[in-house]
Amino acid sequence: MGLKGTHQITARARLALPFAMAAPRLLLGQQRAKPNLLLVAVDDLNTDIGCYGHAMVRTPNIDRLARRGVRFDRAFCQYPVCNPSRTSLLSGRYPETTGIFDNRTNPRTHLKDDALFLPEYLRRNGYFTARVGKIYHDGMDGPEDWDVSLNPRPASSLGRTGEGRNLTGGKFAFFEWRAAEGGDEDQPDGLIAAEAVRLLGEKRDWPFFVAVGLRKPHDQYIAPKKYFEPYPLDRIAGPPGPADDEADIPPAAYPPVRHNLGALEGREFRRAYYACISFMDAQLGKVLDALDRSPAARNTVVIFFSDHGLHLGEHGWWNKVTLFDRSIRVPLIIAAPGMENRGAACSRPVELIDLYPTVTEMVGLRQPAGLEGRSIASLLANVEAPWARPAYSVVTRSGRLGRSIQTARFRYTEWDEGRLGIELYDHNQDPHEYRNLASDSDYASHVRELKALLGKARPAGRSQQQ
Ligand SMILES: [Ca+2]
Repeated sequence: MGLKGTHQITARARLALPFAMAAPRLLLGQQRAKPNLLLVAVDDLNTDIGCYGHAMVRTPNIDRLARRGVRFDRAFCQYPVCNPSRTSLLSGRYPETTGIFDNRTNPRTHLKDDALFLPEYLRRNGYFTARVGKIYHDGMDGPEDWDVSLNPRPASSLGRTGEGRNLTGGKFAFFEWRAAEGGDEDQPDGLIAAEAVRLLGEKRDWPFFVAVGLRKPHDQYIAPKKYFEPYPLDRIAGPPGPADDEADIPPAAYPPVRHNLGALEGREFRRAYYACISFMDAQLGKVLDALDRSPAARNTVVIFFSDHGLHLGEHGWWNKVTLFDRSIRVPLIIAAPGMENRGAACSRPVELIDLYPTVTEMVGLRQPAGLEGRSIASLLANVEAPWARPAYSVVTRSGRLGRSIQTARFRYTEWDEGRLGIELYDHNQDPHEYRNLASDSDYASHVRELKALLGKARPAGRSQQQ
Protein backbone atom coordinates (compact mmCIF):
# COMPACT_ATOMS: atom_id res chain seq x y z
CA MET A 1 0.00 0.00 0.00
CA GLY A 2 1.10 3.57 -0.23
CA LEU A 3 0.63 6.42 -2.58
CA LYS A 4 1.28 6.62 -6.24
CA GLY A 5 0.11 8.78 -9.10
CA THR A 6 -0.60 12.45 -8.73
CA HIS A 7 0.08 13.51 -5.19
CA GLN A 8 0.37 17.20 -5.45
CA ILE A 9 0.61 19.73 -2.69
CA THR A 10 0.35 23.24 -3.96
CA ALA A 11 2.53 25.65 -2.06
CA ARG A 12 0.69 28.81 -1.18
CA ALA A 13 2.25 31.87 -2.71
CA ARG A 14 0.45 34.36 -0.54
CA LEU A 15 2.15 37.47 -1.79
CA ALA A 16 1.44 36.57 -5.38
CA LEU A 17 -2.29 36.37 -4.81
CA PRO A 18 -4.62 39.18 -5.73
CA PHE A 19 -5.45 41.42 -2.78
CA ALA A 20 -8.76 39.74 -2.06
CA MET A 21 -7.04 36.43 -1.38
CA ALA A 22 -4.17 37.63 0.74
CA ALA A 23 -5.86 40.25 2.86
CA PRO A 24 -8.40 38.22 4.85
CA ARG A 25 -5.74 35.96 6.31
CA LEU A 26 -4.46 38.97 8.19
CA LEU A 27 -7.77 39.16 10.06
CA LEU A 28 -6.91 36.04 11.94
CA GLY A 29 -8.87 36.69 15.09
CA GLN A 30 -12.00 37.23 13.10
CA GLN A 31 -11.44 34.19 10.89
CA ARG A 32 -10.97 31.87 13.85
CA ALA A 33 -14.62 32.20 14.72
CA LYS A 34 -15.75 30.98 11.33
CA PRO A 35 -17.02 27.40 11.16
CA ASN A 36 -14.99 24.74 9.41
CA LEU A 37 -16.56 22.89 6.52
CA LEU A 38 -16.29 19.18 5.77
CA LEU A 39 -17.82 18.47 2.37
CA VAL A 40 -18.23 14.82 1.42
CA ALA A 41 -19.11 14.30 -2.24
CA VAL A 42 -20.03 10.81 -3.36
CA ASP A 43 -20.03 9.69 -6.98
CA ASP A 44 -23.17 8.14 -8.54
CA LEU A 45 -24.89 7.40 -5.22
CA ASN A 46 -28.68 7.21 -5.42
CA THR A 47 -30.89 7.09 -2.33
CA ASP A 48 -30.60 3.33 -1.74
CA ILE A 49 -29.45 4.12 1.78
CA GLY A 50 -30.64 2.92 5.18
CA CYS A 51 -31.78 6.30 6.47
CA TYR A 52 -33.58 6.95 3.17
CA GLY A 53 -35.67 3.85 3.80
CA HIS A 54 -33.89 1.11 1.86
CA ALA A 55 -34.64 -2.20 3.56
CA MET A 56 -31.42 -3.98 2.69
CA VAL A 57 -28.52 -1.62 2.05
CA ARG A 58 -26.29 -1.16 5.09
CA THR A 59 -25.11 2.41 5.62
CA PRO A 60 -24.54 2.85 9.38
CA ASN A 61 -22.32 5.88 8.92
CA ILE A 62 -24.56 7.86 6.57
CA ASP A 63 -27.37 6.99 8.97
CA ARG A 64 -25.50 8.31 12.01
CA LEU A 65 -24.70 11.53 10.16
CA ALA A 66 -28.42 11.88 9.37
CA ARG A 67 -29.20 11.48 13.08
CA ARG A 68 -27.08 14.50 13.88
CA GLY A 69 -28.26 16.64 10.96
CA VAL A 70 -31.11 17.29 8.56
CA ARG A 71 -31.81 14.80 5.77
CA PHE A 72 -33.25 16.22 2.56
CA ASP A 73 -35.64 13.72 0.99
CA ARG A 74 -36.22 15.73 -2.17
CA ALA A 75 -32.79 17.02 -3.17
CA PHE A 76 -31.95 17.11 -6.88
CA CYS A 77 -28.89 17.55 -9.00
CA GLN A 78 -29.06 19.99 -11.91
CA TYR A 79 -27.69 17.56 -14.49
CA PRO A 80 -27.36 13.76 -14.10
CA VAL A 81 -23.70 13.49 -15.19
CA CYS A 82 -20.54 14.23 -13.17
CA ASN A 83 -18.98 17.32 -14.73
CA PRO A 84 -22.15 19.33 -15.51
CA SER A 85 -23.52 18.55 -12.03
CA ARG A 86 -20.34 19.38 -10.16
CA THR A 87 -19.66 22.49 -12.22
CA SER A 88 -23.18 23.72 -11.49
CA LEU A 89 -22.82 23.09 -7.76
CA LEU A 90 -19.34 24.56 -7.44
CA SER A 91 -20.08 27.64 -9.56
CA GLY A 92 -23.57 28.15 -8.12
CA ARG A 93 -25.04 28.35 -11.63
CA TYR A 94 -27.42 26.23 -13.67
CA PRO A 95 -25.99 24.20 -16.55
CA GLU A 96 -27.69 26.48 -19.09
CA THR A 97 -25.65 29.31 -17.59
CA THR A 98 -22.37 27.44 -17.24
CA GLY A 99 -22.69 25.99 -20.75
CA ILE A 100 -21.25 22.71 -19.40
CA PHE A 101 -23.30 19.70 -20.53
CA ASP A 102 -20.65 16.99 -20.82
CA ASN A 103 -17.64 15.46 -19.07
CA ARG A 104 -15.07 16.77 -21.54
CA THR A 105 -15.52 20.54 -21.37
CA ASN A 106 -13.57 22.43 -18.74
CA PRO A 107 -15.85 24.32 -16.31
CA ARG A 108 -14.04 27.56 -17.00
CA THR A 109 -14.30 27.35 -20.80
CA HIS A 110 -17.61 29.18 -20.91
CA LEU A 111 -17.64 30.96 -17.57
CA LYS A 112 -14.10 32.31 -17.82
CA ASP A 113 -13.65 34.84 -15.02
CA ASP A 114 -17.36 35.47 -14.52
CA ALA A 115 -17.75 32.84 -11.83
CA LEU A 116 -15.93 32.47 -8.56
CA PHE A 117 -16.03 28.78 -7.73
CA LEU A 118 -16.81 27.82 -4.14
CA PRO A 119 -13.36 26.50 -3.11
CA GLU A 120 -11.62 29.58 -4.47
CA TYR A 121 -14.16 31.86 -2.85
CA LEU A 122 -13.60 30.25 0.55
CA ARG A 123 -9.83 30.33 0.07
CA ARG A 124 -9.92 34.03 -0.81
CA ASN A 125 -11.84 34.57 2.39
CA GLY A 126 -9.31 33.04 4.69
CA TYR A 127 -10.08 29.34 4.54
CA PHE A 128 -7.47 26.63 4.29
CA THR A 129 -8.86 24.58 1.40
CA ALA A 130 -8.00 20.94 0.81
CA ARG A 131 -9.35 18.39 -1.62
CA VAL A 132 -8.81 14.67 -1.48
CA GLY A 133 -10.41 12.56 -4.21
CA LYS A 134 -13.01 13.72 -6.71
CA ILE A 135 -14.68 17.08 -6.15
CA TYR A 136 -14.55 18.62 -9.58
CA HIS A 137 -14.72 16.13 -12.39
CA ASP A 138 -11.20 14.72 -12.67
CA GLY A 139 -8.62 17.28 -13.72
CA MET A 140 -11.09 20.19 -13.81
CA ASP A 141 -9.83 22.02 -10.69
CA GLY A 142 -9.00 25.69 -10.95
CA PRO A 143 -5.48 26.93 -10.17
CA GLU A 144 -6.60 28.96 -7.12
CA ASP A 145 -9.03 26.46 -5.61
CA TRP A 146 -6.91 24.47 -3.21
CA ASP A 147 -4.04 24.76 -0.77
CA VAL A 148 -3.76 20.97 -0.91
CA SER A 149 -5.10 18.62 -3.54
CA LEU A 150 -4.59 14.87 -3.43
CA ASN A 151 -5.49 11.99 -5.71
CA PRO A 152 -4.26 8.90 -3.87
CA ARG A 153 -4.16 5.65 -5.84
CA PRO A 154 -3.19 2.17 -4.64
CA ALA A 155 0.36 1.23 -5.50
CA SER A 156 -0.50 -2.40 -6.27
CA SER A 157 -3.14 -4.01 -8.45
CA LEU A 158 -4.27 -6.39 -5.69
CA GLY A 159 -7.53 -4.49 -5.28
CA ARG A 160 -8.43 -5.13 -8.91
CA THR A 161 -8.21 -8.90 -8.56
CA GLY A 162 -10.80 -11.28 -7.17
CA GLU A 163 -14.12 -12.84 -8.12
CA GLY A 164 -16.19 -10.90 -10.63
CA ARG A 165 -16.99 -10.34 -14.30
CA ASN A 166 -18.14 -7.92 -16.94
CA LEU A 167 -21.94 -8.20 -17.15
CA THR A 168 -22.04 -7.37 -20.86
CA GLY A 169 -19.33 -9.77 -21.97
CA GLY A 170 -16.93 -6.85 -22.22
CA LYS A 171 -19.15 -4.74 -24.52
CA PHE A 172 -19.46 -1.93 -21.96
CA ALA A 173 -16.40 -1.62 -19.71
CA PHE A 174 -18.33 0.07 -16.93
CA PHE A 175 -20.50 -3.00 -16.28
CA GLU A 176 -17.74 -4.77 -14.40
CA TRP A 177 -18.04 -5.90 -10.80
CA ARG A 178 -15.45 -7.49 -8.58
CA ALA A 179 -15.39 -8.72 -4.98
CA ALA A 180 -11.78 -7.69 -4.57
CA GLU A 181 -8.84 -9.19 -2.75
CA GLY A 182 -6.99 -6.95 -0.33
CA GLY A 183 -8.31 -4.39 2.14
CA ASP A 184 -9.85 -0.93 2.07
CA GLU A 185 -6.53 0.74 1.32
CA ASP A 186 -6.04 -1.35 -1.79
CA GLN A 187 -8.88 0.77 -3.23
CA PRO A 188 -8.70 4.50 -4.02
CA ASP A 189 -11.49 5.29 -1.55
CA GLY A 190 -9.61 3.63 1.32
CA LEU A 191 -6.63 5.89 0.63
CA ILE A 192 -8.86 8.92 0.15
CA ALA A 193 -10.38 8.31 3.58
CA ALA A 194 -6.92 7.85 5.10
CA GLU A 195 -5.73 11.17 3.68
CA ALA A 196 -8.90 12.89 4.88
CA VAL A 197 -8.32 11.45 8.36
CA ARG A 198 -4.79 12.84 8.29
CA LEU A 199 -5.98 16.29 7.14
CA LEU A 200 -8.62 16.42 9.88
CA GLY A 201 -6.00 15.51 12.46
CA GLU A 202 -3.72 18.43 11.59
CA LYS A 203 -3.73 21.49 13.76
CA ARG A 204 -4.09 24.78 11.95
CA ASP A 205 -4.77 28.40 12.71
CA TRP A 206 -7.28 29.01 9.97
CA PRO A 207 -10.77 27.64 9.45
CA PHE A 208 -10.71 24.73 7.02
CA PHE A 209 -12.69 23.60 4.04
CA VAL A 210 -11.87 19.93 3.60
CA ALA A 211 -13.58 18.40 0.58
CA VAL A 212 -13.55 14.60 0.40
CA GLY A 213 -14.60 13.05 -2.90
CA LEU A 214 -15.38 9.34 -2.53
CA ARG A 215 -15.45 7.46 -5.84
CA LYS A 216 -17.75 4.55 -5.07
CA PRO A 217 -20.41 3.47 -5.89
CA HIS A 218 -19.38 4.80 -9.33
CA ASP A 219 -18.44 2.10 -11.83
CA GLN A 220 -16.57 -0.09 -12.03
CA TYR A 221 -18.34 -1.86 -9.19
CA ILE A 222 -15.29 -3.01 -7.25
CA ALA A 223 -15.09 -3.25 -3.46
CA PRO A 224 -13.21 -5.47 -1.01
CA LYS A 225 -15.02 -8.79 -0.87
CA LYS A 226 -16.12 -8.47 2.75
CA TYR A 227 -18.56 -5.73 1.67
CA PHE A 228 -20.35 -8.21 -0.59
CA GLU A 229 -21.07 -10.57 2.30
CA PRO A 230 -24.24 -8.82 3.58
CA TYR A 231 -25.72 -9.18 0.08
CA PRO A 232 -26.00 -12.84 -0.94
CA LEU A 233 -27.11 -13.01 -4.55
CA ASP A 234 -30.14 -15.17 -3.76
CA ARG A 235 -31.53 -12.34 -1.64
CA ILE A 236 -31.17 -9.71 -4.35
CA ALA A 237 -34.31 -8.98 -6.34
CA GLY A 238 -34.46 -7.69 -9.86
CA PRO A 239 -35.69 -4.16 -10.56
CA PRO A 240 -39.29 -3.40 -9.54
CA GLY A 241 -41.97 -1.92 -11.80
CA PRO A 242 -44.92 -2.93 -13.98
CA ALA A 243 -44.26 -4.89 -17.17
CA ASP A 244 -45.74 -2.14 -19.37
CA ASP A 245 -43.83 0.70 -17.67
CA GLU A 246 -42.01 1.78 -20.82
CA ALA A 247 -45.17 2.00 -22.96
CA ASP A 248 -45.89 5.60 -21.92
CA ILE A 249 -42.29 6.86 -21.75
CA PRO A 250 -41.19 9.02 -24.72
CA PRO A 251 -38.08 7.63 -26.47
CA ALA A 252 -36.25 10.91 -25.77
CA ALA A 253 -36.36 10.05 -22.07
CA TYR A 254 -33.60 7.51 -22.73
CA PRO A 255 -30.08 7.95 -24.08
CA PRO A 256 -29.77 6.33 -27.51
CA VAL A 257 -27.81 3.21 -26.46
CA ARG A 258 -29.64 0.74 -24.21
CA HIS A 259 -27.76 -1.89 -22.23
CA ASN A 260 -30.47 -4.49 -21.56
CA LEU A 261 -28.91 -6.63 -18.85
CA GLY A 262 -30.28 -10.14 -18.40
CA ALA A 263 -32.14 -11.11 -15.21
CA LEU A 264 -29.10 -12.69 -13.51
CA GLU A 265 -26.77 -9.92 -14.67
CA GLY A 266 -29.20 -7.32 -13.34
CA ARG A 267 -29.21 -8.91 -9.91
CA GLU A 268 -25.42 -9.12 -9.91
CA PHE A 269 -25.30 -5.44 -10.83
CA ARG A 270 -27.61 -4.46 -7.98
CA ARG A 271 -25.65 -6.58 -5.53
CA ALA A 272 -22.30 -5.05 -6.52
CA TYR A 273 -23.74 -1.53 -6.36
CA TYR A 274 -25.00 -2.19 -2.83
CA ALA A 275 -21.60 -3.61 -1.81
CA CYS A 276 -19.89 -0.49 -3.17
CA ILE A 277 -22.29 1.70 -1.16
CA SER A 278 -21.41 -0.16 2.04
CA PHE A 279 -17.70 0.09 1.25
CA MET A 280 -18.03 3.84 0.64
CA ASP A 281 -20.08 4.17 3.84
CA ALA A 282 -17.30 2.50 5.85
CA GLN A 283 -14.80 5.03 4.48
CA LEU A 284 -17.16 7.87 5.43
CA GLY A 285 -17.21 6.38 8.93
CA LYS A 286 -13.43 6.76 9.24
CA VAL A 287 -13.69 10.42 8.22
CA LEU A 288 -16.51 11.12 10.67
CA ASP A 289 -14.56 9.36 13.45
CA ALA A 290 -11.53 11.53 12.71
CA LEU A 291 -13.66 14.65 12.91
CA ASP A 292 -15.19 13.48 16.19
CA ARG A 293 -11.67 13.02 17.65
CA SER A 294 -10.68 16.54 16.61
CA PRO A 295 -11.32 19.68 18.64
CA ALA A 296 -12.58 21.13 15.35
CA ALA A 297 -15.70 18.95 15.61
CA ARG A 298 -17.32 21.56 17.85
CA ASN A 299 -17.21 24.07 15.03
CA THR A 300 -17.52 22.08 11.81
CA VAL A 301 -20.44 21.91 9.39
CA VAL A 302 -20.68 18.57 7.57
CA ILE A 303 -22.34 18.41 4.15
CA PHE A 304 -22.84 15.00 2.54
CA PHE A 305 -24.24 14.61 -0.98
CA SER A 306 -23.95 12.75 -4.26
CA ASP A 307 -23.47 14.39 -7.67
CA HIS A 308 -26.46 12.49 -9.12
CA GLY A 309 -28.30 9.20 -8.73
CA LEU A 310 -28.36 5.98 -10.75
CA HIS A 311 -30.96 3.59 -12.16
CA LEU A 312 -30.55 -0.03 -11.09
CA GLY A 313 -32.79 -1.34 -13.84
CA GLU A 314 -35.81 0.79 -12.97
CA HIS A 315 -37.67 1.86 -16.15
CA GLY A 316 -35.45 -0.62 -18.00
CA TRP A 317 -32.32 1.50 -17.54
CA TRP A 318 -28.99 0.82 -15.81
CA ASN A 319 -27.22 4.13 -15.75
CA LYS A 320 -27.80 7.86 -15.12
CA VAL A 321 -28.36 10.58 -17.80
CA THR A 322 -32.17 10.57 -17.44
CA LEU A 323 -34.61 12.95 -15.76
CA PHE A 324 -36.30 10.23 -13.73
CA ASP A 325 -36.24 10.46 -9.94
CA ARG A 326 -33.69 7.61 -9.79
CA SER A 327 -31.17 9.57 -11.80
CA ILE A 328 -31.57 13.13 -10.54
CA ARG A 329 -32.61 12.69 -6.90
CA VAL A 330 -29.63 12.63 -4.59
CA PRO A 331 -28.95 12.09 -0.91
CA LEU A 332 -28.21 15.34 0.92
CA ILE A 333 -27.49 15.62 4.64
CA ILE A 334 -26.29 18.72 6.46
CA ALA A 335 -25.15 18.54 10.07
CA ALA A 336 -23.99 21.56 12.04
CA PRO A 337 -22.92 21.90 15.65
CA GLY A 338 -25.70 23.06 17.93
CA MET A 339 -28.40 22.17 15.43
CA GLU A 340 -31.84 21.88 17.01
CA ASN A 341 -33.36 19.77 14.26
CA ARG A 342 -31.09 16.77 14.68
CA GLY A 343 -32.48 13.76 12.87
CA ALA A 344 -35.18 15.72 11.06
CA ALA A 345 -36.15 15.14 7.44
CA CYS A 346 -37.08 17.87 5.00
CA SER A 347 -39.35 17.15 2.04
CA ARG A 348 -39.01 20.53 0.32
CA PRO A 349 -37.60 20.23 -3.22
CA VAL A 350 -34.08 21.61 -2.99
CA GLU A 351 -31.18 21.64 -5.43
CA LEU A 352 -27.45 21.04 -5.27
CA ILE A 353 -27.08 24.54 -6.69
CA ASP A 354 -28.47 25.74 -3.34
CA LEU A 355 -25.38 24.52 -1.48
CA TYR A 356 -23.12 27.43 -2.45
CA PRO A 357 -25.40 30.15 -1.00
CA THR A 358 -26.16 27.85 1.95
CA VAL A 359 -22.47 27.59 2.75
CA THR A 360 -21.88 31.32 2.48
CA GLU A 361 -24.81 31.98 4.80
CA MET A 362 -23.70 29.35 7.33
CA VAL A 363 -20.15 30.70 7.52
CA GLY A 364 -21.20 34.35 7.49
CA LEU A 365 -19.81 35.45 4.13
CA ARG A 366 -21.67 37.59 1.66
CA GLN A 367 -22.76 35.87 -1.55
CA PRO A 368 -20.61 36.53 -4.57
CA ALA A 369 -22.47 37.85 -7.61
CA GLY A 370 -24.24 35.53 -10.00
CA LEU A 371 -25.36 32.65 -7.77
CA GLU A 372 -28.62 31.16 -9.06
CA GLY A 373 -29.51 28.91 -6.10
CA ARG A 374 -31.08 29.86 -2.79
CA SER A 375 -29.77 29.22 0.69
CA ILE A 376 -31.53 26.32 2.41
CA ALA A 377 -30.33 27.46 5.84
CA SER A 378 -33.93 28.40 6.73
CA LEU A 379 -34.92 24.75 6.16
CA LEU A 380 -32.18 23.58 8.51
CA ALA A 381 -33.81 25.67 11.23
CA ASN A 382 -37.36 24.67 10.26
CA VAL A 383 -37.80 21.80 7.81
CA GLU A 384 -41.31 23.05 7.03
CA ALA A 385 -40.32 26.65 6.36
CA PRO A 386 -42.05 28.17 3.30
CA TRP A 387 -40.43 27.07 0.07
CA ALA A 388 -42.03 28.04 -3.22
CA ARG A 389 -39.55 27.30 -6.01
CA PRO A 390 -39.40 23.88 -7.65
CA ALA A 391 -36.16 21.99 -8.23
CA TYR A 392 -34.95 22.34 -11.82
CA SER A 393 -32.86 19.81 -13.75
CA VAL A 394 -31.86 19.37 -17.38
CA VAL A 395 -30.18 16.84 -19.64
CA THR A 396 -29.20 16.96 -23.32
CA ARG A 397 -30.38 14.50 -25.97
CA SER A 398 -28.61 14.78 -29.31
CA GLY A 399 -28.09 18.50 -28.77
CA ARG A 400 -31.63 19.16 -27.56
CA LEU A 401 -32.56 19.80 -23.96
CA GLY A 402 -34.90 17.94 -21.68
CA ARG A 403 -36.05 20.22 -18.86
CA SER A 404 -37.74 19.05 -15.69
CA ILE A 405 -39.13 20.37 -12.44
CA GLN A 406 -40.03 18.74 -9.16
CA THR A 407 -42.66 20.36 -6.99
CA ALA A 408 -43.97 19.09 -3.66
CA ARG A 409 -46.30 16.78 -5.59
CA PHE A 410 -45.29 16.47 -9.24
CA ARG A 411 -42.44 15.69 -11.57
CA TYR A 412 -42.98 17.43 -14.92
CA THR A 413 -40.61 17.06 -17.86
CA GLU A 414 -40.55 18.50 -21.38
CA TRP A 415 -38.25 17.08 -24.05
CA ASP A 416 -37.16 19.72 -26.57
CA GLU A 417 -39.89 22.14 -25.42
CA GLY A 418 -42.37 19.26 -25.55
CA ARG A 419 -41.77 18.45 -29.22
CA LEU A 420 -40.13 15.14 -28.25
CA GLY A 421 -42.53 14.32 -25.45
CA ILE A 422 -43.89 15.37 -22.08
CA GLU A 423 -43.95 13.44 -18.82
CA LEU A 424 -46.00 14.05 -15.71
CA TYR A 425 -45.80 11.91 -12.59
CA ASP A 426 -47.97 12.40 -9.50
CA HIS A 427 -45.69 11.54 -6.60
CA ASN A 428 -48.63 11.49 -4.18
CA GLN A 429 -49.83 8.29 -5.87
CA ASP A 430 -46.85 7.19 -7.92
CA PRO A 431 -43.51 8.03 -6.29
CA HIS A 432 -41.67 5.58 -8.56
CA GLU A 433 -42.96 7.28 -11.72
CA TYR A 434 -44.61 4.37 -13.47
CA ARG A 435 -47.67 6.17 -14.91
CA ASN A 436 -47.10 9.11 -17.22
CA LEU A 437 -50.15 11.36 -16.82
CA ALA A 438 -49.17 14.07 -19.30
CA SER A 439 -52.04 13.24 -21.67
CA ASP A 440 -54.57 12.34 -18.96
CA SER A 441 -57.43 14.87 -19.24
CA ASP A 442 -57.92 14.78 -15.47
CA TYR A 443 -54.50 16.38 -15.14
CA ALA A 444 -54.83 18.99 -17.92
CA SER A 445 -54.96 21.92 -15.51
CA HIS A 446 -51.92 20.61 -13.64
CA VAL A 447 -50.04 20.31 -16.93
CA ARG A 448 -50.85 23.95 -17.77
CA GLU A 449 -49.66 25.16 -14.38
CA LEU A 450 -46.52 23.06 -14.44
CA LYS A 451 -45.67 24.17 -17.96
CA ALA A 452 -45.80 27.79 -16.78
CA LEU A 453 -43.75 26.92 -13.68
CA LEU A 454 -41.13 25.18 -15.80
CA GLY A 455 -40.88 28.27 -17.99
CA LYS A 456 -40.26 30.44 -14.94
CA ALA A 457 -37.68 28.02 -13.52
CA ARG A 458 -35.44 28.35 -16.57
CA PRO A 459 -32.41 30.50 -15.86
CA ALA A 460 -31.76 33.52 -18.02
CA GLY A 461 -28.47 31.79 -18.79
CA ARG A 462 -26.05 33.67 -20.96
CA SER A 463 -24.82 30.55 -22.70
CA GLN A 464 -27.84 28.68 -23.99
CA GLN A 465 -27.42 25.26 -25.54
CA GLN A 466 -27.35 25.74 -29.30
CA1 LIG B 1 -44.32 4.17 -17.30
